[in-house]
Amino acid sequence: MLDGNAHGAVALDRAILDHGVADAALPGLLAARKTLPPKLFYDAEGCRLFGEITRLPEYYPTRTELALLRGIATEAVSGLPCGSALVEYGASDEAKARLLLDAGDAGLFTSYVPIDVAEGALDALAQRLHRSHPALRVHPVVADFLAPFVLPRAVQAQPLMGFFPGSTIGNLDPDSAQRSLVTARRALGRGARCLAGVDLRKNPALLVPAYDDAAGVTAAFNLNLLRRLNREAAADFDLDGFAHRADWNADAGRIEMHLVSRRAQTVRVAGHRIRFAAGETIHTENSYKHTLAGFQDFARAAGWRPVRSWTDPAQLFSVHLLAA
Ligand code: AVJ
Repeated sequence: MLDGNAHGAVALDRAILDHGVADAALPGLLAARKTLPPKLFYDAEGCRLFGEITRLPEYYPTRTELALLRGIATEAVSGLPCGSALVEYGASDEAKARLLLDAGDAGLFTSYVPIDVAEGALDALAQRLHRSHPALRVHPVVADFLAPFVLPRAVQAQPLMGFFPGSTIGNLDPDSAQRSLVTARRALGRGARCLAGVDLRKNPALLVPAYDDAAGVTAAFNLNLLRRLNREAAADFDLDGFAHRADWNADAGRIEMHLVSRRAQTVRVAGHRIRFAAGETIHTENSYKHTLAGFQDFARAAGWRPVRSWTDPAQLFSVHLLAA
């Protein structure tokens, strides 16, 4: 490392990155009720598995939201000034943003700011958009949008539309979701608009299979967290020692994903020994489901004014237009 050769520099970078994964994982694994942060799902394999999830017959949110957006895109962007920028929070692919970018007159959106933790996905997305929309300025931001980050200077003076598709904020507990809506309102500034995709409460018989599909893709997505920790956080999880579980928590209004320890076992993670009782779980994700009125109240409490809400005919999913 000190001899300054190229290999040393690469190894040092790698070590810093790897340290980041352990830092993100350890607090939750050392807590009395074990958790892992959902942002760790999205390494390359996790992004691939999530893409597969969005095409599962049981996973209704992505296709329902896409169809909904297709129908309302023109209305949703009407009234925005020419030369606006679209700022997408949690932008692992641009399929939904494209519907908005293409909805208005040419020149409505001149910039697009996709924000995501998955750097590789952002690079690929920027390249695709560069080819299909050569006049669009794309400013990817690699960030966890919960942590404060600065909007690229180039777009700060433009009229801004925030975009929270895919019920990304559904991963956050209500307090953090509230805070991220407040943070977004402040970052986007006066006169900004925001479009949020929000999954709706429904019969658990439809909801649970969306997070526990017959083909086992969601199980693989959940277990991939452990594979990632083995590789990037010096862990030695036995993947056969844990099982995927999805529960509907009616009181909290959320789907919970857990990894259940199949037996008593001890696992090493970044130099720590972590004990699991048989049946003990790592809580890996929440996915909150709202009612229409519930989400509107929620947005109001964060200082946004609900302008209009849309749902699909079966009321599976909703899209909300908000004004700052
Ligand atoms: C990407 C957060 C919208 O909660 O539905 C899908 C993630 N987890 N299946 C969701 C997810 C398991 C997804 N979001």
